[in-house]
Amino acid sequence: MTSENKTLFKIKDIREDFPILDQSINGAPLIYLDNAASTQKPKSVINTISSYYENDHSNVHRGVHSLSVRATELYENSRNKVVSFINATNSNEIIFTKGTTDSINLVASSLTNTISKTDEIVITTMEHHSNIVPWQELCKKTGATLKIAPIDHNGELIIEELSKLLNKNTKILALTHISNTLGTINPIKKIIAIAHDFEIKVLIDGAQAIGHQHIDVQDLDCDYYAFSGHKLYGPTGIGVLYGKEKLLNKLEPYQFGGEMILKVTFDETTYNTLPYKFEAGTPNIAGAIGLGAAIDYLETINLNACIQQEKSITEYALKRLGEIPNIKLIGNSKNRSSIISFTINNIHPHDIGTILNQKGIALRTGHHCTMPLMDFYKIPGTIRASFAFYNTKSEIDQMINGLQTSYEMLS
Ligand code: 7TS
Repeated sequence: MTSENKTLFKIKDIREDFPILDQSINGAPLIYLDNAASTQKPKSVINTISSYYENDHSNVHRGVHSLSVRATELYENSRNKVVSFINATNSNEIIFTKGTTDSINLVASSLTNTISKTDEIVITTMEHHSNIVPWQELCKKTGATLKIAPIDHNGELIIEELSKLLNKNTKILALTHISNTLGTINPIKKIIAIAHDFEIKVLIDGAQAIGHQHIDVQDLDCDYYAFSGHKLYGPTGIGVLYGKEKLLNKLEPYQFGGEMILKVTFDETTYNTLPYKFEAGTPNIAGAIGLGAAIDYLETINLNACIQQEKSITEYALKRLGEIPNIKLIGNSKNRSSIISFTINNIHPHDIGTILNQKGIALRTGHHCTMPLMDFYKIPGTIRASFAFYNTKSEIDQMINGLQTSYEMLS
């Protein structure tokens, strides 16, 4: 941690920004270690949304009246905040969606008319269902083939094998930036460059990377980048699809009506320009404004400091987890994020999750919407702890105590 970050980052002050953390669950202080499922919201996000509804709400892009103009300004300001947060070229490249799943479905559905029987789509073994099923459906509709790039037992992609799957028939490579189950950080910049050698477009599922890494879509040179607001300390029901302007201009919309329309007659309809072409119907205005507030918050407290705090918590947790008898890490990538999955003996993950919940500790157990990955490891599920910058070493100690008790009770 640099000295600059040390002075910027006082964990006690930071925790006070998140009112939800200050409560008891089953008589014990809440320890929230399920940040990969959803992050908590700072007061500034909650207040921004409430103030929007109290003072500024109206529909956007609709009226000449002052409230509509104000709501539109707030909504479009948030889009501009996303532009600079991920270093997009301009606001035409930022489509507001419901979330990562919606963003991936948008691309997969909109590509339907451009995919044929001889085409191939490549994903990886470690994808979340949201980055598997939209492509499966696209293949079903078009007769294209879905290919799966393998991983090794540490949970790292085997890049040579992935490269062998790419050829002139591959239309899109869709992969996750960070695995929500293994915590693996994929070397996406390198993979994108390999795919581009074959002129293959690359979609990155950024659900677990946003807010935990600096994202620079121009530096990565990805064609599409999808993420959710709720994993970035913002509200649910809002997300982003970044796409290169040239590609989004060529892509057909797949939902129709509302702001995506330019002109309608009963004979013919013309569509609006970017980004509105993909925002059919009244959008989630408050959600977008809340997302903008979450970006402001992260910039105020300093994303570098957050990243450092998560790194140090993760290293500490990995060290202490080694003390639990018969623990097996699922995912042992060299380059990893603040997500740790494990199993203990043959104890069912849900049983451990239930005991931990009795002690106020929230973590996720199960397949984490990565069933094919569970099949690869031949396990029904894992226990998963996922950290955010507001977590502390003392919370990790509590988790370790809880795991030790669970082990003694269940072995
Ligand atoms: N992709 C990845 C890598 C994810 O981790 C998730 C959500 C999604 C896509 C879908 O995001 P959504 O906002 O559209 O739902 N992951 C998890 C998780 O790991 N536990 O709960 C949700």
